[in-house]
Amino acid sequence: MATERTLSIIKPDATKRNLTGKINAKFEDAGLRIIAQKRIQLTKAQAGQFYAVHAERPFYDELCEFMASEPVVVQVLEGEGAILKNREVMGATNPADAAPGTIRAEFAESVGENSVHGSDAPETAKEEIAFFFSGLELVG
Ligand code: DAT
Ligand code: MG
Repeated sequence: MATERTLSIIKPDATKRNLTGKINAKFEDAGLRIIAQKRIQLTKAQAGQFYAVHAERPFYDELCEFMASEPVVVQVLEGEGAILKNREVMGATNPADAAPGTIRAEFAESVGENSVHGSDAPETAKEEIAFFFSGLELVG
């Protein structure tokens, strides 16, 4: 398996509860390296652009409001099979279905406020990293 990069977001419910360090420890314990990281406040329009693929879903407006409600920490994780590995560390979208020990099982509040985002495939990882970071900010 090749070394990959994936885009991660620590979402408002988690930054609000001061969980950034605990979540980062989960990534590092799984062998994922945090090679870029910044704390930013998204506008609702920026959140909408990032989640444009979900624009037709009934929860889209609520999702964009939530993502703009508090600062988020955007980061690039690097490692062997990082995209899938991060999805495993995150756990299922709905915390009720997330495996024990995963970030969402331990920290998520609901299916909507589920603490972390992670890219789901190589093409989306590339697009999502470029959405937040310039090449100069990625120090592998
Ligand atoms: P994931 O974040 O696991 O990739 P997704 O891409 O299907 O999940 O959805 C993106 C986000 O949208 C998800 O993290 C939280 C929100 N969401 C998804 N399904 C939802 C639902 N049924 N109700 C409310 N929010 C939902
Ligand atoms: Mg997704």
